[in-house]
Amino acid sequence: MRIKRCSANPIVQPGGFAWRKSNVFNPGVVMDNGVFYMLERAAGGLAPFITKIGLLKSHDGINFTHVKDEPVFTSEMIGLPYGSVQDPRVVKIEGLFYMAYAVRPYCIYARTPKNFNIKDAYPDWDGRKESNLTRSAIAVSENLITWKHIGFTTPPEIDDRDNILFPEKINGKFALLRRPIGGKYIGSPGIWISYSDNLKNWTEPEFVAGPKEQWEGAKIGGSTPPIKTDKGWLTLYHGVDENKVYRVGAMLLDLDNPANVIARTKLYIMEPHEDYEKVGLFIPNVIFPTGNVVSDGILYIYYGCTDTCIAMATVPLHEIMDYLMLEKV
Ligand code: BMA
Repeated sequence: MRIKRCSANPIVQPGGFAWRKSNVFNPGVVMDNGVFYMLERAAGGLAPFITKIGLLKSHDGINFTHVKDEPVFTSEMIGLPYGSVQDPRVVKIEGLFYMAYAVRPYCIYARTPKNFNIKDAYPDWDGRKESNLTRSAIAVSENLITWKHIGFTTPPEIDDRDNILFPEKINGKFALLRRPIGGKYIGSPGIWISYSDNLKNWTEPEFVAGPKEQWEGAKIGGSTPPIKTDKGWLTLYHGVDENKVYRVGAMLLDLDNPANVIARTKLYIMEPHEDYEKVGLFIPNVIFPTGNVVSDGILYIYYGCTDTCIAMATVPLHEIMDYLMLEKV
């Protein structure tokens, strides 16, 4: 199997508008009527690192242009004026676009300057780490431009990100991959699944998969919205090792009961290799897929690099499926 990086990488870079001046990364991508739409996570500066979501489109999956000069989604829109919205994963279900994303109520990140006065900047925050955990939520849109908040998928007392909706209902219910940490979720962080009738009330998470190999030893999390194949749901996931290197693996989940893992790559299928994947403005050695599209039998994989720019790679769908079928669990 050969996953080919696009020769135009990084295909989307920061710049142009003030709100995306320093970083663009971890994009959701969805195809509609033959057009690729990308929801980029973007920051205007490193400190504080406030991220918003912009919308771009492309006819070839490589050259993207902005649909709007302004972000289409921000944390202000859900009543969190000091927050950051992160890592959108987008699917279309029964004619509507759904975005599952992570959100942090107050922007405190690694590069926040030492003299940054939290009390002045965020007067309504008690300053406790526990009241600023990363949660996840879902928004819905008819046109990818105007988004309506549906609700949070996770409670405030746990860190739960990498929330990803399946692109269709399973046994009549919406299905969501997630990565709860804290509370009763002990052990190495992994991938879990919940179901819902209305996208607001979710079933207790059921375990899907945890770290196994050294390259994913610290934690794993879902990456891209599952793609339906005749053999199962194909989904990419990320694995983080003890040195905080982010790599990519693939899984095949049972069509009727996706908590059953049918196949899983023992070895990673992508790792940071190019300069733009190894060095950036924020964190080194990170490739973080969040979007994928199948067009003419080719799987397009969209991924953030070092939380700084966006790259793309392709592989024929049958090649990755043949490879995975050799790795049945
Ligand atoms: C993860 C997520 C991603 C980010 C990655 C590397 O935990 O928060 O948004 O790209 O770390 O910093």
